[in-house]
Amino acid sequence: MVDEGEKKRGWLARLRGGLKRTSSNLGSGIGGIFSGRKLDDDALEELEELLITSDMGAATAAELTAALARERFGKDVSADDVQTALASEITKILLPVAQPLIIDRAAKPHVILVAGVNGTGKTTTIGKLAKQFRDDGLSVMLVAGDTFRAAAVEQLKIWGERTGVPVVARDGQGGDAAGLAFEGLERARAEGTDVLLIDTAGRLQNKAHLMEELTKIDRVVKKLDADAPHTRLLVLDATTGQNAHNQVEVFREAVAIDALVLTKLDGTAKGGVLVALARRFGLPVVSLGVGEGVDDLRPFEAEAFARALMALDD
Ligand SMILES: Nc1nc2c(ncn2[C@@H]2O[C@H](COP(=O)(O)OP(=O)(O)OP(=O)(O)O)[C@@H](O)[C@H]2O)c(=O)[nH]1
Ligand SMILES: [Mg+2]
Repeated sequence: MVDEGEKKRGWLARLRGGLKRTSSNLGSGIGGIFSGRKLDDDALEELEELLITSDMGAATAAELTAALARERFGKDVSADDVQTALASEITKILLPVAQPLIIDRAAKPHVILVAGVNGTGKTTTIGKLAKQFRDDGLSVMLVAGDTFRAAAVEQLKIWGERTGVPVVARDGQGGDAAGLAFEGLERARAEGTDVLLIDTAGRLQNKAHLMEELTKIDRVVKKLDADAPHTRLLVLDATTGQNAHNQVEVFREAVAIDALVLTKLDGTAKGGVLVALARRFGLPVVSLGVGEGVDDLRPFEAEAFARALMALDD
């Protein structure tokens, strides 16, 4: 039996490992700027530039350095002081968006529509979420709504087998995704399933028909349950950095995105994008992907993330 404390330390180590490329850039950069130096205008400017390189965005970088200047301007500061002060400011930005995905157990099913650009990690995230829900004792069903790509159904079925959950799918390509989602919801309702996760095709921003398909799925499930989808989840790939902003805007025009998942935080130097997204959109960030494995999806904890980003120990 792994106790909770051990599990938590395990996940923090993983998060820190995942964010290493971002945090070591920031950590060594801050170390370079603040060695035996007062917090003056030059130091603040260098710091602001450094923060921008982690994809935090110009506005966030300016806000963070301004906050630091308010408290420490003209004083001697160590790198550790700066990292600690920034981590605390970043925590303040992140706290309001660090919200777990709460399943409405009375909905039967709580419908989660999963959207996102091609390759961001939608299908993988669905597999990981299915595992978490099963571990929480919930029954789960998946809908292979990516009827575009031949291998997509197979990929979801593998996740279904791995996590022991049924997958509603049709053979062959080019089927009607909204029709399949409707069928999945009918079946989940009949079986009293707790959670229905709907996979969708990788949306291309310039393909209006793909956006229409997403809107159609969103509309069609309402015929059976006016509250569905209960959660419209947008999956973003952290390695795309600032592009993620554009994706949020485009998808929001198609459906009312309720929450975000940020994937591939392992091995990117652009982990700061999460701070920029939080500040700009204020959408809940329910989970973080820190690897390809089934257990590599973790709840988002503001302070742990901010400290890991700043290369600080817990
Ligand atoms: N390193 C890492 N890889 C990930 C993560 N999440 C997903 N991946 C990988 O990213 C690739 C694409 O993931 P998919 O789940 O197929 O992405 P998708 O959004 O469903 O892609 P399409 O169906 O083509 O739109 C796969 O190789 C995954 O293993 C993550 O958090 N970290
Ligand atoms: Mg997919």
